[in-house]
Amino acid sequence: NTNDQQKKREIDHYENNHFIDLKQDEPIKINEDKNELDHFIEHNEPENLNAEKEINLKKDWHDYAQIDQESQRKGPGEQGQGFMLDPKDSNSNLKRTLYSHNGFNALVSDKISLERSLNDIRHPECKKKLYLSKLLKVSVIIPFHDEHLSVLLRSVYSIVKRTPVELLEEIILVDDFSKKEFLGKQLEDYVRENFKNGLVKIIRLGKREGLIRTRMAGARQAKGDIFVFFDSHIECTTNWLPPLIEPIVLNYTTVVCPLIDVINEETFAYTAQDNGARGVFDWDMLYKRIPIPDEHKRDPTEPFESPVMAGGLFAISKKWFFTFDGYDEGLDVWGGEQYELSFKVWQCGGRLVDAPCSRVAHIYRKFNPFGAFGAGDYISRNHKRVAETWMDEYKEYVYKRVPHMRNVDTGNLTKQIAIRQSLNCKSFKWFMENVAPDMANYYPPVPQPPYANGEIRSVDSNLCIDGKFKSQHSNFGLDVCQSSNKNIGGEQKFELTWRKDIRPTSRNVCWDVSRSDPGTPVLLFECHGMRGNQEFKYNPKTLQIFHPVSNQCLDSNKERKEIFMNPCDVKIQSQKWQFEFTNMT
Ligand code: UD2
Ligand code: MN
Repeated sequence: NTNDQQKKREIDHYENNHFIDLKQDEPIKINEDKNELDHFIEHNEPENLNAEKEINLKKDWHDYAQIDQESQRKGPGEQGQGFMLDPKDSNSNLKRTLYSHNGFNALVSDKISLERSLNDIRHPECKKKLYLSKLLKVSVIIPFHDEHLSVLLRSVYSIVKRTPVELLEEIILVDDFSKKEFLGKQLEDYVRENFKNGLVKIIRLGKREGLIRTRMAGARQAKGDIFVFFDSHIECTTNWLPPLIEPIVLNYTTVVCPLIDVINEETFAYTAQDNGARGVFDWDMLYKRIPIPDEHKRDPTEPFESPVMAGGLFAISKKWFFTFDGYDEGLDVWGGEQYELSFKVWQCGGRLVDAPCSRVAHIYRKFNPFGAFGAGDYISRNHKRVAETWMDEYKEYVYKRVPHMRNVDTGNLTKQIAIRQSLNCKSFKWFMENVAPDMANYYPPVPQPPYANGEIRSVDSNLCIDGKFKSQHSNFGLDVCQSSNKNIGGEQKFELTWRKDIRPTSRNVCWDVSRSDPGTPVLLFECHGMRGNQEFKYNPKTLQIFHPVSNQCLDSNKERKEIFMNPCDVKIQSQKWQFEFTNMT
């Protein structure tokens, strides 16, 4: 109807004209001096040992003037705070439409300065770290498709403002055939007027290529010795670059990822995801994170090895990237390239590390607002290309888990297989045993049976634990057992999985206990598979369900039909539980 059309026109108008008043502090100066160091240091080559000594001088790369200036800033979103729209905006059609176009609260972004300040959440030791005083120049490559303007520009500003000028060769924005009008000529004009001397370049693709070929288009034109790849919705934090590239200057086959923090998709508040974890995958080919072994023994400022990168944010030397011809350009649209690059880097003789003093924040969308432009089941195809090229006999575990992949046509893999052969890359077995030996503890290739499952019956009351299909963050309790009364329509089948968490059989929620005081309720949370709060042990002799982190046992109150945690005591009947099936002894 005409009312709707009118609204749509208003929103189009807004989207096409929503350039924001910028508070730009100073014109950006570009240092034209050529970087004197144009070779990477290669540890194993004796002739380079002197070169290493010469540049083995470290310095403090912090820009204290910038830090000081930022600390003074006040206003919406400043210091990394979240911003709440007022009720009028928050209930507006504009907000809803922008949300549905982007998968995040784009109207909030428009209320926040493009040059907003962030809170410094690095480990305190990072603030004292020195890095090589001679580093190499980077080209930052950002693919984008229909990115929200203020989000894209804030990404660029955060790089420009928080990167030492002598290390920034260029920022290349590669437009994967966006349709939003404001990303066209208006963006070009903006960039020309606000970033001097061609520091920020825009490359346009003539058709939608997907993020992998879009990154490659940027890489082919990039001039820096080191490439930094970013998504188009990020914010770099203080001193992010030196820790990210120093390991590459020391060894050009090392690939480095920052810690990826979170920009809240509703409020744009900046928070930590965690303090680091190793990246792996499960056998459905979903990216996963597992704890760093011996975490407490680690120097919190030093890079640690990670088997698989998240995908979007990393630095790699141009030399190493083109040694294997970059990405497999047969990968379409989105997905799989993080495995392709990670496996290739490790198996062909490089290393992948996360640098915990380099933190870059990313907006995780709530949903994907973009279509696949008729590319079909591109994720299965991409994963199969990677599995066929790099995973050897281990690919069978993936096909067992995702049987329809067997019938997916990968297209031609000749070039990828030739690259693997010509670089004499190691086997996937080597990768699993040497790079990711801890992965099978969390994601074993062959599914493991649960320790115990079925009804969990209280010996004290003869009642059963019932999840009642409750939503996340809710607690639950006891009810009449289904096996005694078929009319109880509850959720009484649970599994004590091999991961040592307890979950209703048909849902991906887990029992979660987050405090250690007596009486703490058990809540349902999304299963994280990382033990911690969600780890339980069943003792088939004492019939106790034990929670190691809080050092308490599951207890119950039959009158109130409640369950909760209490200090363990084998004499207490209300702490005794009988699983319907168990093969534990
Ligand atoms: C993650 C990665 C992402 C990529 C993806 C798997 C992080 C933080 N993000 O998903 O970088 O590795 O996993 O492939 O690690 N884009 C295009 N053309 C397209 C689709 C996307 O240019 O057809 C751009 C998009 O604008 C963005 C980037 O590619 O800058 C990544 O896309 P995403 O943000 O949707 O991926 P994300 O973060 O969900
Ligand atoms: Mn992203």
